[in-house]
Amino acid sequence: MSRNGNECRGVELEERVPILQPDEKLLKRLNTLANHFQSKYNIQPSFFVRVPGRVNLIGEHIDYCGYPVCPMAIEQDVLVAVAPSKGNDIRLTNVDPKYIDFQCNIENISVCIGDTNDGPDWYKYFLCGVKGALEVIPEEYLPRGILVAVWGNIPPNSGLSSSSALVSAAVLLTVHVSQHQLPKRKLATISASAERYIGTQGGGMDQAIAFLGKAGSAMLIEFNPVRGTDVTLPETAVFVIAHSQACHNKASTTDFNLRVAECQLAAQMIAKKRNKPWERVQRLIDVQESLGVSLDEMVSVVTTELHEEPYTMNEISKNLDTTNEKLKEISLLRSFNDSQTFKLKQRALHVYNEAARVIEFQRTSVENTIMEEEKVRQLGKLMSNSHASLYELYECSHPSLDSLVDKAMACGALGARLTGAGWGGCIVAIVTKDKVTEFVDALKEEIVRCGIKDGFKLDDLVFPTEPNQGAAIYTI
Ligand code: ADP
Ligand code: NG1
Ligand code: MG
Repeated sequence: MSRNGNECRGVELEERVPILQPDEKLLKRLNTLANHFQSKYNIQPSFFVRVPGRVNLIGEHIDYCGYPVCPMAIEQDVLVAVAPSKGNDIRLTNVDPKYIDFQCNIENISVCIGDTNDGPDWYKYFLCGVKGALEVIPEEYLPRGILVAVWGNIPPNSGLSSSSALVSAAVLLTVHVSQHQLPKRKLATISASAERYIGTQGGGMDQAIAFLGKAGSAMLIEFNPVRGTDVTLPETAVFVIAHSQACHNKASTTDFNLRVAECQLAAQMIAKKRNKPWERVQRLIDVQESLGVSLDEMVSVVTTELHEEPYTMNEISKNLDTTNEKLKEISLLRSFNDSQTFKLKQRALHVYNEAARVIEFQRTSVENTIMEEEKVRQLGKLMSNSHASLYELYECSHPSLDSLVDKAMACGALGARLTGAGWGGCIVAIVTKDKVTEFVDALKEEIVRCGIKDGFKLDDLVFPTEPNQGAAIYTI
């Protein structure tokens, strides 16, 4: 079993990605995409895949620590038209002209990540998915050339998981074009590993909900092995997404991986202090399991064992009885220089408290004895506490996100928090059904008052959302 998270067992009996006929609304979009495909390649696509984005309701920055999270798939998606070709090339085109066409030999895929301010070129996310799929497809099924046209409407670099929709779509279509069959959970696991080729060491939440998402319910996603349990949300609750107009590409900085590294080091330092074999500990859940204590008790352990001041690499190495060089060999520290410091206590406190909030969120959602209105209030409180922790302890918010959370609360939300990795992007707010229209109008008014940046449209900045179905394959 991998220490990294997402193996799945008993796959033979498992649910597969459905092959569906599109409804009228989707058919219209697929026809536009098919026309673009035809204009580039002079043939019709053989099939389409649709993979949704997601909004994470609660459980931020804890998937890579091994803890359950609670996202739902959203309406916005990545659509891809596909046809096999006789050549050996993957050819990519995008309906959105800002994403340039690309072509390469399928036997020579290079994701090679360079440092750019805007993050990797779009097609590299796609290539990650193809590469990940090719690694698991048996030799006799391996595809030859593939012609592809992409069209997505998930706001990119905004915490709604446009990257994973694209990577997961590439995995799914490569497997399908090969006439190979894999269950949803396996595809989710492959996609999570594949996306790490882009450079970010994510935990697998985005790819899991992309495949396991269901219309009508959010989902508790657990890891190792990856699995999902429906979370029925209160009937009177509506979740509204709002964009802060600050974008952040996760692969363009080391912020995300630094948090992953800090969590790993915090886990190892606690293990060492409690006389456990720290080399075997990768995630904060591992050290909790090895100590055999509750999440609340882990909060006390962190408070006792770790200090507030940022740790230097030298201090960590000394405490672990190792050297910086050895530590770099076996951890995620390779990309950091020796002067990097690490806030171990703050990050670990966020993770254990956030993991407890996820359990509380799920428990409250399905609880029958609480009045509906009170339920929504309690869920809202958990979401607001999550944001406060992400702001203060995890330091992954952004002034525009904080001010949008404040605006949402002032407009009547019962709770609001940043969603996704942060450092920009979107918030998700919870409101009661009877107040949604009023809330959306008031928040839009506030946003207009503060100014809309170039490239954003008011109607795309605030929108209610509901749980959507996960990935599917379409023919028309
Ligand atoms: P997110 O929070 O949306 O997942 P990331 O920082 O992880 O943001 O990565 C988003 C990247 O995914 C974009 O910068 C772009 O390269 C790629 N991407 C997203 N949507 C599309 C699309 N519709 N077409 C092509 N590439 C896309
Ligand atoms: P975003 O940045 O929203 O795509 C990332 C990670 C998730 C999770 C969240 C924080 C990837 C692909 N996604 O999501 O696994 O760690 O941040 O909760 O790395
Ligand atoms: Mg992403």
